[in-house]
Amino acid sequence: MRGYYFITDAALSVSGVMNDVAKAVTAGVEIIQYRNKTADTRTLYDEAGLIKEICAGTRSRLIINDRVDIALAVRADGVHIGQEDMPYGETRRLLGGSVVIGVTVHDVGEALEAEAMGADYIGVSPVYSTGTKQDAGEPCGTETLAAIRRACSIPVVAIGGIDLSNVERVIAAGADMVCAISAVVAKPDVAAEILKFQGKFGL
Ligand code: TZP
Ligand code: MG
Repeated sequence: MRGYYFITDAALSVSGVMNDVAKAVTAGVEIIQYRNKTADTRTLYDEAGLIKEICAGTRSRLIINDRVDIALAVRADGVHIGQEDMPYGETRRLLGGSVVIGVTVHDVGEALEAEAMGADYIGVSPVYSTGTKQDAGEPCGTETLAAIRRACSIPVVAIGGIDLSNVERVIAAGADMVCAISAVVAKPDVAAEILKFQGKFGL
């Protein structure tokens, strides 16, 4: 896992979620996370299925945020859970061993716990302050990110307030992947913005 990690955001998108996803897949991103905090279950199911079709036959893998049931229903490649979501053990039991499970962590203790449980990657959140997720909590900064990097050997995804002005510091702190939502989907040319982030990884 390396490079830019794409997350959908219908509220911030200027081109529409499906257009954004198509652009991200064309740009070659490894992970497409479908995140939608407001839609009803049928809409989640339908949209996740559409994204699964867009990803089919490409290198992009579909990860569903929060909803283990939607991930199961559309046979997604993975699910991303936070500290308030379905517990890791139940999520693994329901999805099986081959599905990717990412876990959001805020400090070294949570990161070590997620790794010990068997998480495939951790999402360190929020690195910087962000207006995109109101309840993201206090920024942990690149020092905590670096400490988590040193403590864990699974891939580390950094998220929260990341843009082209600070992404080099985030990569230097050890992030394998970075997610930047507003810095990408709120721009008219999503593919061009993604490629700028990929370039920071030498991709
Ligand atoms: N989880 C932690 S921070 C965040 C999420 C979904 C939002 C990140 O958005 P932005 O616009 O890249 O700060
Ligand atoms: Mg969650």
